[in-house]
Amino acid sequence: AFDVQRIAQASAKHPKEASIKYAYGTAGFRMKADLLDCVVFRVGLLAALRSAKMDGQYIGVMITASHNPEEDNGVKLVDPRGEMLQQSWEAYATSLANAADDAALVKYFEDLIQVAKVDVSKKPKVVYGFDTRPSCPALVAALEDALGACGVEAINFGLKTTPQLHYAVRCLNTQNDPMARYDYGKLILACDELCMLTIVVKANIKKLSPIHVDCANGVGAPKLRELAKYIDDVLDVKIVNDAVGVKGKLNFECGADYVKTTQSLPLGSTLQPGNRACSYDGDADRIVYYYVDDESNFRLLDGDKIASLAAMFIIDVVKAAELADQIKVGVVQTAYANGSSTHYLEKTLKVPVSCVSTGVKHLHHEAERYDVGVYFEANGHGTVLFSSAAQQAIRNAEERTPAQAEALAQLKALTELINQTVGDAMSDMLLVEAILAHKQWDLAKWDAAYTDLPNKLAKVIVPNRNKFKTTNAERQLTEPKDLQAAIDAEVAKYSSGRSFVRASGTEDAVRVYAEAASRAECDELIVKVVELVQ
Ligand code: 16G
Ligand code: ZN
Repeated sequence: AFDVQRIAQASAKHPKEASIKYAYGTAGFRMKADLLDCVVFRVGLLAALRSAKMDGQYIGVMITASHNPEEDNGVKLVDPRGEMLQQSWEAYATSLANAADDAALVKYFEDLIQVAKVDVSKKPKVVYGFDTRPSCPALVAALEDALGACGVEAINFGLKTTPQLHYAVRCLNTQNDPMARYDYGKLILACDELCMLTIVVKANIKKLSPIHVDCANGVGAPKLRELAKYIDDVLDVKIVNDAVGVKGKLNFECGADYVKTTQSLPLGSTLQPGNRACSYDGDADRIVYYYVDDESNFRLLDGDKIASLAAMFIIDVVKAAELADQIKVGVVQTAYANGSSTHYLEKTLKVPVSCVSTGVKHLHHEAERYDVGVYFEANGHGTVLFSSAAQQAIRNAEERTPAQAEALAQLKALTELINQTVGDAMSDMLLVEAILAHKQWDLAKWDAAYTDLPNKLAKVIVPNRNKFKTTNAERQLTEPKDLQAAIDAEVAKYSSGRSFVRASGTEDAVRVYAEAASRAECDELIVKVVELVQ
């Protein structure tokens, strides 16, 4: 049972900022770090309740603000299977964070035990991690105050990438060693296996040229450095932007989000034509690839390209394993997916493609509907899910020919290599590298599968973004009235034109996306749509 008096006492040290209205959004709570002390404390209380509700299984708490500037921070909860917090609890998080004072907080806490039917006899368990931000230690202390006041059995998992924390939560609840994967034992094994298999098929397999990894001066740098030691037989890694803890460096003009939105090289990169490169974001759950072509043009290989590569490869291996009847591959995208990628997936690879609303939880949920669900946001956040039926089919398949046996071994290796709890830059990188090594492809060869339509993203500040309501996986507006019809009329003037408008879930702004057959048309179209929105 919870001692509410103890909770109230602890809360007194973490008073609410009176003027702020907090909201648990797509990425949890995220804002300027100096406003977060009370929020993190209260998230600790919610984590305790959530764990008790889930029969005392481990709940994860991650303190990070991903690709946001250094002065921001954030906090989010991870459910027992390593997934994002269940949606109905997001509203509880918001209410708890906004309780006016200690008395209101305790009252809401007690009400929540009733409303959510929390079994208070269960001993709550929480595992928490944090990124490299200077504000993390103080926020961790606030979290620990809450966990202490709730009598939680807590594990401090230390400096971690977001996907490492997600994976640890799942492992703890399935009684595996949480460090098993991130000792890299398992990870290396699978990677080796896949690469070794490649060697078996092609005796003359060559190590690819080094991969230059921009770690956004974040937690990915030390974590990748550890990993790189184990895999140098198969992959050479060159880390750039590893100035962890140097003031002002985190995510500054570098990292996956910067590279994707500006479609240009990160600060500190000296890429030559033919070099291979990728960028992680500040908490290493996103990755995008890029290179400079022979004409010195920057070429981006984003989440859509990664999804297409992964789907192409997995479909081939499933076929070679003679499991195509039992294992159907599907791909999940959002409205931001480049039209060319959707066309390639549907028409060339002939895989079903679903489109869902922005935010990992939506993609993850939809991907679970497939035997193998490949999901990626264009921004580079994504992974591949193998259903338990698919994993069973792979395990139980009879090996009839050497080629089929090899394909089965590859599929098994893939299920191990991929972090199936959430998008993971390191694990996704190994997936891509394994496929490229297997195929002996450079980035231009991968890029050649299809050509992205020129596209652009704009941010518009409006008086009230909540007036923008969407339907059809955010691809159409229902409100403000008549705006969608006006957008459609503009879009119709451009070849392969597409544009949509949605309210951001993380910023007080409206986002406008446009794509069209040529750069000039795209640039013109987005200006027109932005004018309509203003
Ligand atoms: C969050 C989401 C990301 C999404 C982005 C959209 C998670 C873990 N992260 O960062 O998937 O692409 O928000 O931001 O779900 P927006 O609503 O501001 O466009
Ligand atoms: Zn991130």
